[in-house]
Amino acid sequence: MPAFPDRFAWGVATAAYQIEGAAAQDGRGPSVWDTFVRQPGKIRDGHTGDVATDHYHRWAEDVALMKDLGLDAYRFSIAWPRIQPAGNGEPNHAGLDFYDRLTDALLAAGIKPVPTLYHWDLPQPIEDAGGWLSRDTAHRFASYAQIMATRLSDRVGQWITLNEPFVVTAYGYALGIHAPGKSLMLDALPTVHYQLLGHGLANQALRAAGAAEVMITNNYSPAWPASSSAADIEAAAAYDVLQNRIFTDPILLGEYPDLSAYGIGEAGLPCIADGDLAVISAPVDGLGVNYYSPTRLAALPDSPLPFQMQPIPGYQTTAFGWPVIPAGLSELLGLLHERYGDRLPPVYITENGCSQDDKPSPDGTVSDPGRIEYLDGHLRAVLDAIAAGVDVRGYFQWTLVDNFEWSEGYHQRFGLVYLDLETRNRTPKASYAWYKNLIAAQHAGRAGSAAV
Ligand code: IFM
Repeated sequence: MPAFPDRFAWGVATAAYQIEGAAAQDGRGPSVWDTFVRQPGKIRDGHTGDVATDHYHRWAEDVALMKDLGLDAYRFSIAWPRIQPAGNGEPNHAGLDFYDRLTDALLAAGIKPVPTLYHWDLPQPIEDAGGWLSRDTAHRFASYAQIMATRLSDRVGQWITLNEPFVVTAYGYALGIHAPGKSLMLDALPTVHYQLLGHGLANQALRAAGAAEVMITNNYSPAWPASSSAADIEAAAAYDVLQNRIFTDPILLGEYPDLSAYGIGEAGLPCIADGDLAVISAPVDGLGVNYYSPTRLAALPDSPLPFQMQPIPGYQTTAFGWPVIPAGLSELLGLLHERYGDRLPPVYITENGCSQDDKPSPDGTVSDPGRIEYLDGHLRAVLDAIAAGVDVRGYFQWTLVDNFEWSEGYHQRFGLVYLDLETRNRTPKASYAWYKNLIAAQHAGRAGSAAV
């Protein structure tokens, strides 16, 4: 692998509900996911995150794995319901203490902690009060952000507000396949604005409490028309607005993209109040980019969502059935660079990885050549984008240990480390050794390193 820039951060990413378990321990309150997983038929085989990877108890083991990998940085999320079980008010000290211990252990291991404040586990009492359909949730989110930065900003510099707000709106509120399971279709659009407002208010609160850098993480996917017909090109453009622009234009450009494909006129979403866009568009220090694959779109006339997704033929697929297209990542980074120009802050790939049907062989080792090929290809795509002038500063592989993959339960294994679902024991896969060697070689090649 050719050399990445000297200060490039090598990391892995996780999320609280997917790894922590201990769902009812030390004062943690229920989140929308605790509620959702108990609804029959929502999660494959009725799996839950009650135990997950048991990271809440095994965090020291996980930090040791990360230290052994030689990581520069670790992106994890903080469980809001551990901090404010009722969704507001005084923090739960046991919750704060957990992230305090984790932060100290990471720093002692030479790993920079990069917390995400919200990776989908909304406290259930907030959902009961309207969730992301309510403006008040944005303000509650800012209060929670302030609590966290007050506690950790002496040791944590880089903060991420939201993870993939597109998924919350689309899967959680429009289609009902994620928590809180609402199927509101276009009536879910206020959740776009209130999440963005939550980001903006949290940006202010984090900085006021001492945070040095604030970012947001979005998931992006190049929108490929299924054909060269005008209708399919229009369908792809409509999808592009929803996945790639609606959560980015307001932050980087201070305005919403054209939403006419969704019946929204020039006056914009009725829930936008004076001054909101100024809050939302306050500067950020980085943009988190999650990439898994492009999306192929065909027109779908007479439907509130004017597109239908189609499989992309001609590529290998992951266990999830997602096509493996590394060039889509360089295309995406180029698109962001072109679209936002000087307003694009430094970019961090905050998630990228693949699920594979990994199984231990009789000798106990886990061979996952498909994952190695996937990561190798996507890292080379990042290098292509850097060579083309995109300022990419880090890469967080998704994910350290196989974990709870939302509606798929434990069926999709994305980890560098195999999780035994009976014992919760961890076995590093071949990709773990590959990533470790890659990081060591990149570190050794840095200007001023002993090996040069
Ligand atoms: O596991 C998820 C993660 O929580 C958000 N981004 C995509 C990953 C893989 O589906």
